[in-house]
Amino acid sequence: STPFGVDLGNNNTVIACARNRGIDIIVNEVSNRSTPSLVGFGPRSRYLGESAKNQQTSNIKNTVENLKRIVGLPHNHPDFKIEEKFFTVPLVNHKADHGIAAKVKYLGQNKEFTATQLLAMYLDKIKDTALKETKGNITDICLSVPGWYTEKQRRAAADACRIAGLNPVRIVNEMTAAAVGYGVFKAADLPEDEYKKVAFVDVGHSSYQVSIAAIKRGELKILGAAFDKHFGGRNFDYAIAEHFANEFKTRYKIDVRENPKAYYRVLTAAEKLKKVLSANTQAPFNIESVMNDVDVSSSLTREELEELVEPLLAKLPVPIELALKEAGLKAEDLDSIEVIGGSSRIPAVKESISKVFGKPLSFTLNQDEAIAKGNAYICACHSPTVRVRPFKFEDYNQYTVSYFWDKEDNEDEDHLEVFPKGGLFPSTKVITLYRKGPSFTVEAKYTKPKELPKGTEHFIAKWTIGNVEPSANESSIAVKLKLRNDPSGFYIIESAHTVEEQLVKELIEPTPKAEGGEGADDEDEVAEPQYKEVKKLVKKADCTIEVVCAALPDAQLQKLIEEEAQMIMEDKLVADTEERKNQLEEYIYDLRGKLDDKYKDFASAQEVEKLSGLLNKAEDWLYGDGEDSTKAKYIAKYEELASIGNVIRGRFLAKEQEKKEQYRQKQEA
Ligand code: ATP
Ligand code: K
Ligand code: MG
Repeated sequence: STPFGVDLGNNNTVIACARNRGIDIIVNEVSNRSTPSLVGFGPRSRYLGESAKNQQTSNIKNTVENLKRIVGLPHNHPDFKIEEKFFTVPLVNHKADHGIAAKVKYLGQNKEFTATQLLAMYLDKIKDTALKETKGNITDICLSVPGWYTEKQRRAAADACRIAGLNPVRIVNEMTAAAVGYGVFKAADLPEDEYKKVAFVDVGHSSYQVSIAAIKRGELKILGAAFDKHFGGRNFDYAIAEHFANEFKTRYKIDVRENPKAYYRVLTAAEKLKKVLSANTQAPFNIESVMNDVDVSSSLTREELEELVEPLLAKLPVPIELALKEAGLKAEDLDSIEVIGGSSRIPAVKESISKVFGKPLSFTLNQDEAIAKGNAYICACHSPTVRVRPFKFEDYNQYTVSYFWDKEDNEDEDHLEVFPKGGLFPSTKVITLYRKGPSFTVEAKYTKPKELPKGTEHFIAKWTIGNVEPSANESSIAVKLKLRNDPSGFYIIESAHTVEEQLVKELIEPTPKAEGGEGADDEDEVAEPQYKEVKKLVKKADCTIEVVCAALPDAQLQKLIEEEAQMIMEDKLVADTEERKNQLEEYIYDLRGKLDDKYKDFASAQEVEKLSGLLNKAEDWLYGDGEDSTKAKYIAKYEELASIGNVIRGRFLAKEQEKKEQYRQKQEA
């Protein structure tokens, strides 16, 4: 499989593949280097990515944005209320999985799709783009997620990959992917023997993240990471939209907030204006017939914008200070501050960040593509077939996790804090529990509520460990559990087995003879090896492990895979039908033109009359009854015309061939 890296942005997604001994950004069907992160629904098919964007204005009620904001969130999560405002479709509580679902009209019916399903639809489209562009085989994916994602959100993202027919080789923190990209692609500038301290800052569309890394050639560790998960370009857009909504209320006596489509158009214009103000000090704001046939016209200066977003800018120092504190560093210890993300193009954002660090910022990374490239590189590292320069990286564990067990009579503890906040991962810890058997349970939980985003469930996973059989005459047995914070950040029990004491033979190391002297040479006699018997813990048996975690149970996953495949088939049928219809239309015009021109001498008057009649009839049908027909009917019509057209074409081609032959003979003569 071609290594595939995806930076799922809330606004737009960038994809990269490892190929031709490098990492390439993959362009989409309209040659864009990023794709709108949108899923739309229509009466006959879905609209994914660019096509969703194209008809978003006319279909806001069925176009879903902010995919990554609702994935893995329970419906009763406090973020629900915040996110709801950013959606133009109604969000509902999905009865079966208690997550958030979007309510849309699809194929003429009301439908509810879970956030995981919606993300899967989008990833499927992204996969398709990569497949077409690389003509490759795309199954393995490294997908990045915000560093504040919890286990549940990461599991949901991984499930979405699987529903889309992708194998999530690794879920990576966005900032870590960018840092790895920096470490790999800037390797020549990095010291070999000491760590450079680099801050990575990403100001995106919906969130703002800061990570501090220690990097040297071939290696990095993340020392601290902090976030504002409600800060990004979309907050700026809303601030601008609200400003104009107020202005239009007094100036034009219209309230665009009452009309979702009007408000959406104001928001879109606000984003455009915001971008213009990044390069200019003043920008116009015009929308024709925004509502009630009113044209609105206004403008904003950069200074006015900065005043509007003052409360937002005031939030910028918090994550920087926190990340530095976690890393145990001061701003002056940093060698470089690397900034990425679309909203870091806003001059006031740049200035504020630079001020907090008290240093100039650096833009050596591609602001839009660094994360995707890092992901593709990481995916390549996991590939058995693609060879890349090895790069070792360790990430920062964001939330403290403990493992709990049911205490037995003689035990003092019922849990252990295994993965504290600030530890590096991937990481493994082996613990031993003495158990009576035949089975027992272990549970992983977040144990420091203060570190967690509000509303996060503490439960992570629960395992039932079976095949625990004490040896004869013993009341309990030692069970060794391999606990792991795995490369994707998941908290797992990787393996479990029982151990028992056994007498084993052990080699007695011969006591070394006195060093040196010529005597060392004349050791002609090798001593017989000597053994002693010692008591040792040796593996008795593997335990069975059953787990309940936030990942979708197999049966449900399978069902969703099938549903997605079905929707793909429907989309494909609609696309094929459209293609056949266009082909028929083109053929009618093409053949009619040629009958008048190239084919004139190759068809009898009678034939021309008959064929012209058929072409006219087919055209009438196409714009009448056949406007909305089936793939089979378009093909049949095409073939009916082609059966006559091809006879004439055959005569024409035979004559052309004859002319060519004559010309060649003349040349040779
Ligand atoms: P997130 O990282 O939050 O999931 P994302 O990765 O999709 O979202 P980016 O692509 O980093 O976000 O940035 C998109 C945001 O950047 C949008 O809000 C967009 O309006 C804003 N943006 C892009 N260019 C400019 C510019 N020149 N001036 C101001 N803002 C800009
Ligand atoms: K992006
Ligand atoms: Mg981003």
